[in-house]
Amino acid sequence: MTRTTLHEGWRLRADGGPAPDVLAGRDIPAQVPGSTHLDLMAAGLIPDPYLDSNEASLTWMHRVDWQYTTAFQTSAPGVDERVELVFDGIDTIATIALNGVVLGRTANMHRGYRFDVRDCLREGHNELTVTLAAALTYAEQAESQLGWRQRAYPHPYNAIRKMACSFGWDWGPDLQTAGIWKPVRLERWDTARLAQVRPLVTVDADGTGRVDVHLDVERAADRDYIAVVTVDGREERTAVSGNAAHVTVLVPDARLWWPVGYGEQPLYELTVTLLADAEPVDTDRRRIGFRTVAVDTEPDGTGTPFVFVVNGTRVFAKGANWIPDDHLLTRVTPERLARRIDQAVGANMNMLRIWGGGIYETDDFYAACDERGVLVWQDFPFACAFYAEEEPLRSEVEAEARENITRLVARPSLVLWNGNNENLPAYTDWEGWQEALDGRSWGLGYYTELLPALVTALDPTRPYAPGSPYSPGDLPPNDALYGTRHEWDVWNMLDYTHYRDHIPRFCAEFGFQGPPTWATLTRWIRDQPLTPTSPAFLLHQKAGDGNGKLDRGLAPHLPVPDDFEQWHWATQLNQARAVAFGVEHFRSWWPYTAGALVWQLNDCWPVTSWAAVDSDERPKPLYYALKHAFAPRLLTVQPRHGRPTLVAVNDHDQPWTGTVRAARQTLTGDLLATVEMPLDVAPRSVALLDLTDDLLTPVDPRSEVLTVAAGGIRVHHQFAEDRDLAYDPTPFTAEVTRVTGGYQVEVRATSYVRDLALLADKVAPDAVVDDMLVSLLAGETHTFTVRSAASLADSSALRHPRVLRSANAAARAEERPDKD
Ligand code: BMA
Repeated sequence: MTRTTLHEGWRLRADGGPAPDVLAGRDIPAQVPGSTHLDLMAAGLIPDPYLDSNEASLTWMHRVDWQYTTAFQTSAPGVDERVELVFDGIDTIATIALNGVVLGRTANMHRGYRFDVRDCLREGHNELTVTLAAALTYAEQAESQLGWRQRAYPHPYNAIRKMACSFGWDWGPDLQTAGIWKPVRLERWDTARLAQVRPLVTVDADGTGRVDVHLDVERAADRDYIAVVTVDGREERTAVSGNAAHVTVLVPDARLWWPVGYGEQPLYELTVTLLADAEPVDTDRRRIGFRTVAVDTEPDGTGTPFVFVVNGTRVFAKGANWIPDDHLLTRVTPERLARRIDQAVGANMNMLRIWGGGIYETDDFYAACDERGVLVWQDFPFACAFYAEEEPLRSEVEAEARENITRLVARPSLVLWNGNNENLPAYTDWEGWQEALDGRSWGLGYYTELLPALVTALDPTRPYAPGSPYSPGDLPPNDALYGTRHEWDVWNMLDYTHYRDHIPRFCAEFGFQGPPTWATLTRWIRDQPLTPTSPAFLLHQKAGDGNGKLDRGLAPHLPVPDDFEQWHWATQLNQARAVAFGVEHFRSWWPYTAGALVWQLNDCWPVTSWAAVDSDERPKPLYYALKHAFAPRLLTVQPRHGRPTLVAVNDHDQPWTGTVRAARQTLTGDLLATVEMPLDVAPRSVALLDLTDDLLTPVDPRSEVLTVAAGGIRVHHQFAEDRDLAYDPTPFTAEVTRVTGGYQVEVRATSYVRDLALLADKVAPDAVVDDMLVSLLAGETHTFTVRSAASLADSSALRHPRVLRSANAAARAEERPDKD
C-alpha cells in the first residue's frame, strides 16, 4: 500500500456566479486542505471576513461556484493494481474529475469519498479538478425538492449535510466555506487493504481489558491473509477468510482510563496489521483506553436521572458546549485545540459536548481529550431544525453516521452519542413549528430508529441519547424531572436568579452573553466611536435583541452604564455572575442533578456571545468564574427550607473535613458575628450546614457581608444587590512589580472589594492573569500574577482603574470615571 498526499500545486478560480471583476479569468494559489475564503485572503483579493463589517461585504461569495485544480505526476496502473483517489472531507457540493473524466459528485462534508481511478489515470501528467457549487444555492434547490421545513435561522441549512452554523447562527457569521477541508491522497495497492478497523474496547467484570477488533478487508489478489492485532505487547492473529475478520485481545488487569479528577488516563498502543503470505500489506495504529461507560436513566421516585457512570463511578459532568473553534475550520491546528482543551481542564471541567450545529470533531480533538481525561459527548450534526427523512438526505445521514461512529469508536474520551440538538422540543414546544410541518417528516426517524440502530450495530460500547434535551416517552423533552434539560428562559426572558426555578436532572445547556475581551474586541471592531450600537459591533452581536437582553439582565444587579468601556466591564461581570449562579445551583443538588454544561466554551470568530473564551483565545471573566464554580471543592449559599443554607460540595475522592468559619462583618471590616462549625463531607457528595440567625441577620444589609470559609475556600454572601451596596468606590491600593515572565500586582483592600479583575489584555495583548473575580475583606491582600513578554514603559498601567476593575467600580461607575 502506498499513500501519496495530493496537497501540492493547487490553484483556485471562480467558476460561475457573481464574482467581482478582479477574479475574472484569474487563477490563484490554493491550499489543500483549505477553503476559498482563506485562499482569497492569502491572495489579497478579499479582506478578512472577521474584521469590522467585512462579513456583510462578502455575501457575493454565497453564490459563487469555484474550481480547484492541481496536476501531479504518477505512473499508469499496473495490471493487477488498484489505484484510488481518497478524500477525507470535501466542503461540500463537489464534482470531481481526473483528466477530464468525472469521477463522481459529493454533497456531504461530514464524510469521506473514495474513487476508483484505474480507468482515467495516466502515465506522467495528471490533472485533478474539484468543482464546488455554491452551498447556499444547492441547499435552496434541495429544499424546494424536499419541501420547506422549519429552522431557527433564515438559510435552509437543514437541506444540506454541511455544518449548520456555516449559514449563520446567533453567535456565528453567515459565511459558507467551500474547499477540500481534509486530506486528499492517492492510494495504490495490489494485494489487499484494511478497508475498516473497528475496535470495541471494554472492560470485563474481572478487570480484564477486552479489545474486539472487527476488520473489513478489501482484496485485489488471492493470497493467504492473516490479521495480527497487538495491544501492549500481547498479540493475537487470525486467518482472514472472505472480507471480514474478528480478533480479540485480552489485557489482564488493564489499567483503567479515568475522567480528569478521578484518576489517570493510561493509553495503550493498538496495532492492526494485515499480512499477505506473511508480508505486511497494511497497518492501522491508534491509542486506546480501557474504561466502561453507561448513563443511568433508571426511573426513580421523581423521574428519570441522567448520570454518567464511568468504570462504575457516578460522575457529575462539569463542562461546556463546544462549537467549531474557528468558522474557517481548516485553520484549527492541533496546537490550538490542545490549548482550548487545556483551558477547559484549567476551568475544572471534565466534559465537553460537541454541539450538533457544528461537526463531528477531528481526530486531533479527540486525541487531546483522550490524553487529558476530558469526557466527550458527541451530537450527531442536526440542530434547531426539522430535517427531511427522504432521499437524497437519508442515505447521506446513514453514510456519515456509519463512517464517524466507526472512526471514533475506540476513543476512550467519547462517552455519548446524541441524536440532535433541540429538534425534539422544536417539534413539541416551539410555537407554530409542528403545525407548519403539515405532516412532512422532520427527523424523528433518524433520532429514534436509524441512528440508535447504527450505534447498536457498530458501537455497542457506549450509550445513545435521542436528543438534547430529552425526556422519555411522551413527556415534554425539556421536563426538569426527566433526563437532560436546556435552560434558556434565563437569558431570553428572566433574570439569572431564576436558574433556581428548576432543579433539572442534568442541565446540558444554559448560558448568558458577554462581550469578548477588550483586546479581541478592539482588534476586530474598529468603529469610531465604539458603542453597543455602532455598526460593526452590531454585526458582531448575532443574538435576537442581544443587547436588550444584556441590559435587562444587568439592570437588577448593577447600573447600566452609558460609557462603553464601563458597559463592557459590567456586562462581562454580569455574564460571569449569571453563569456561576447557575453552576452553583446545579452542583448543590448532586446527586439528584448530575451535570452542568455551560453554553458555550469557545467562539468561532470575534463576537459578543455566551463563550467563556473568545476567538483570540483569551479567557473572559466568565472563564475565571467557571474555574471557581467548577472547583473540586465548593462552598455556596443556597436557599433550603426557606433560608440561606451553606452547601459544601466535595467532588473529590477524599472526604472534606475541617472547620468552617463564618463571619458577618461590615464592608469596612468590623466583625459583627462569627461562628465555627465542623465540616465533614463524604467523597463525591454534598453536605448542608445551617447558618445561624446571627449570621444571616444584618443590621444594615447595604453595608455588611457574610463570608464562610473552609480549607482555603471561601464564599461571599451579600444581603443586597451590588447596585444597592454601600461600596467604597476606591476600596484598595495596588503595587506593581516586574518579575520574570511578567508582573505581579499586589492589591491591598482598605474596604470590602468584590470581584476584582485585572483586565491585563488592555495593557498588553499577550498578557494573561492567573486569576480574576477575587473578593477581599477590608485589610486583606491579594497578589495577581500577569504573564506577558511585554516590557511596559509604565507598569502602573496594570493598576489603572480601567484595567484593575471590581464590582465596586461597576456599582459606583458614576463616582469612578475611567479617566483618573
Ligand atoms: C441553544 C444552542 C444554540 C444557540 C444557543 C444560544 O439553542 O443549542 O443553538 O446558539 O442556544 O441561543
